[in-house]
Amino acid sequence: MPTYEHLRKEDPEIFAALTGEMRRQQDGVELIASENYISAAVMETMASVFNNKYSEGYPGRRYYGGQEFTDQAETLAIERAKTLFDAGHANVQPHAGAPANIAVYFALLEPGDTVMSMDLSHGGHLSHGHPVTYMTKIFRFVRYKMKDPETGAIDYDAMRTVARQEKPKILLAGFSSYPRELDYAAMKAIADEVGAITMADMAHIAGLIAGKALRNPFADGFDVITTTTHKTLRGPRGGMILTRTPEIGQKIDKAVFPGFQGGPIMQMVAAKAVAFGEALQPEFRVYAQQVIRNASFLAAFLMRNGVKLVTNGTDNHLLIIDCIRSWNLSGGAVERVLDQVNITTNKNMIPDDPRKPMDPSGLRIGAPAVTTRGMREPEMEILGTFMLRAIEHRGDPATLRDVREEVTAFCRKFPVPGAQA
Ligand code: DSN
Repeated sequence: MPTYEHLRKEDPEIFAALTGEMRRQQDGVELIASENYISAAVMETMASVFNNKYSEGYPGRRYYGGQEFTDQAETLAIERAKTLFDAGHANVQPHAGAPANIAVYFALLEPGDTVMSMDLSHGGHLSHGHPVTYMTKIFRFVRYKMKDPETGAIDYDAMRTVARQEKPKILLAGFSSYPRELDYAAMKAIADEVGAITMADMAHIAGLIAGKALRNPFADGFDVITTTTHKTLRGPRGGMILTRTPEIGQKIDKAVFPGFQGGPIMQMVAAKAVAFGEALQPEFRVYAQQVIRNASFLAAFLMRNGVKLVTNGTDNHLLIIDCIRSWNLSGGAVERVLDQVNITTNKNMIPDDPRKPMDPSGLRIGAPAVTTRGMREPEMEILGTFMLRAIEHRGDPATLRDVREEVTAFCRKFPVPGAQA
């Protein structure tokens, strides 16, 4: 792990911010479903001299000299990603998930073409065509939804009807707050019927797919997969695009560079290779399965204690609490109570939420980070109990202080990699 001795001397203000963040991570419970902890090896690679190198182009086809080691690192990242996800082609240069999705739109669509994706309040993502994003000025986005938020079942009949009417060029499977599995085979059949390309944004569940705990959309014939690399996949902050079709791969490579991005961030590309190497190890499968077991155990514990969950449970790493129906509190109010006891979560929309996105009805929680820390089912029960106590005694500062102290003592038994200065 870095010792930060130079930073401590050269920039005490940033050193203070960094050590504050280390303490926050070590003394708190991270339940944000999209967050995780990287290993020491990934962290070392991120903080390395690969940062100093410009590498526009792809391995063997660069616009600058001096690329023998960047080529080596990027090729390893590509080959490991292909093995991990059973893909024929990988582009590991997208800076993040939204740029990966945008690059796919630019690669495969003409202005005015239609994408069909999941409604944001039903679990979709901003970069799947939310009206506030610039992509909606260029492409048309139409929506599909759950037919029953009590189970999470998607209305595939309605999806087919809308697809026949709207003729999407891309049918997009993917989500950032949907606790169930999608039926990729059903979506592929609908896409084939209307001549659409199938795209899965597996950012949230990439590590669970890599760890063979959830189904790989390629197994059902999907054309393109996008992902971030820092959520359940436990790598550096970044994005990636995979395909099994060589022509699509060529278009995607051109769209990422030079179409949309400039030079790749080579320390992140190298760190992706390290993380993919870790995800190829047998222990990662154990991790992926434990994430799902922890989420499902916590869901069952909360429901037994009267908490109302959207879809009444989970098949993956996350749960959405309906805070209005559970406590007559907004998601934001519950997020703030839990913040006071060092439990970090995020407010979230529920399906067709009548409230505003900055103060929605739900709260999203997820198990990837606590599982990396080594927590298992008994710890999920302890965490659930902390949460319920804090919410029940939200008006009582003394109890909140007690809970925070207990949470801190509990967290110190589970070290966060890299959070000790
Ligand atoms: N910010 C990520 C999430 O929390 O789901 C996705 O953008």
